[in-house]
Amino acid sequence: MIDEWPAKHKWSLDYFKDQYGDILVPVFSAKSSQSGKTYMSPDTKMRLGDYISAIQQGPTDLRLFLFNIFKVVPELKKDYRIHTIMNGFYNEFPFTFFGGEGSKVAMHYDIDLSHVFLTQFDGRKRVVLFAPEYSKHLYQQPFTVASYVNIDNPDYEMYPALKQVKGYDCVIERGDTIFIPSGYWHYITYLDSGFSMNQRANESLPRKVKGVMNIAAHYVIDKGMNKLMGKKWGDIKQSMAVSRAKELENA
Ligand SMILES: O=C(O)CCC(=O)C(=O)O
Repeated sequence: MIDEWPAKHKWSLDYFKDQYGDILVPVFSAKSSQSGKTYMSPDTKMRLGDYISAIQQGPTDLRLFLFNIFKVVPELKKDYRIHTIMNGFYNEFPFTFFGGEGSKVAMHYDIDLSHVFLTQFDGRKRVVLFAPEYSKHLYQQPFTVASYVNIDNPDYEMYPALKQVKGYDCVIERGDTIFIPSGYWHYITYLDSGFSMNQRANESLPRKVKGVMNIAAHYVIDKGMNKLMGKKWGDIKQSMAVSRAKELENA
C-alpha cells in the first residue's frame, strides 16, 4: 500500500525524535480508558523527543493516541499519499499512534464507523480483530465502543459468552498496512516500541449518520454520566452488558 510513499523509508522513531523532538504532545496512560473523571483525557504533555526516548528505554503504557501531527508539522504531508483503493477517504484526519513495548490498546471499534487502514512505521504490533456480530459476546460497554473483556487473560466465569467468539490474530511490521473494516473490534499490543498512522474512509451516508450518533451518545451521555456519577456509572454499565449477553450463553 505504501511503496510509493517517501515515508516508507524515511519515517522512524529516531527520525521523528531528531526532526520534531521539540513539539509538545498529549500523552495518555492506561488510566485514561478507566471510568471516572479522567476518562479519555490525556494525562500530561511532553516534548515529542522526551516521549520517544522514554518509550525506547523499555516497557511503558504511555501512548500518543489519535494524534494529528500533520496539523503541527504540515511539511510531513509531503511524505505520504491518500490511498486510492476505495472512495470516501477523509484527507484531513490522518492520525498517528505511538507506544512503548507492552502498551495495549483496549478492545474497541472506531466510533465514527469508518474503515481504517493502519500502517506501521517502526516496531511490530499484534492486532486481534473480531467481527461486529460479536458485540454482545464481547460485552460491549453501553454508550461506548469499548468492551469489558480482556482477551490476554479471559475471565470466562464473568463473561461466558466470550467462549463463542472467533477472530483474526496477526502481526504488522514496518511497511505493512492492515485493513480494519467498519465496526470491527480491534485489540492491539505493541510488541516493540513503535508507531503507525491510519487513514480512514467512509463511503456510505447512512453509516456516516450512525457514526455521528455514536459520537453524540459517547460524548454527551457517557462522558456526562462519568462526570456526574463516577464509578457508580461504570457499575451500572457493566451490569447492562452482562444482561445483554445472558441470552447468548446457552446458544
Ligand atoms: O495502533 C494504535 O495504537 C491504535 C490504532 C487504532 O485503534 C485505530 O487505528 O483505530
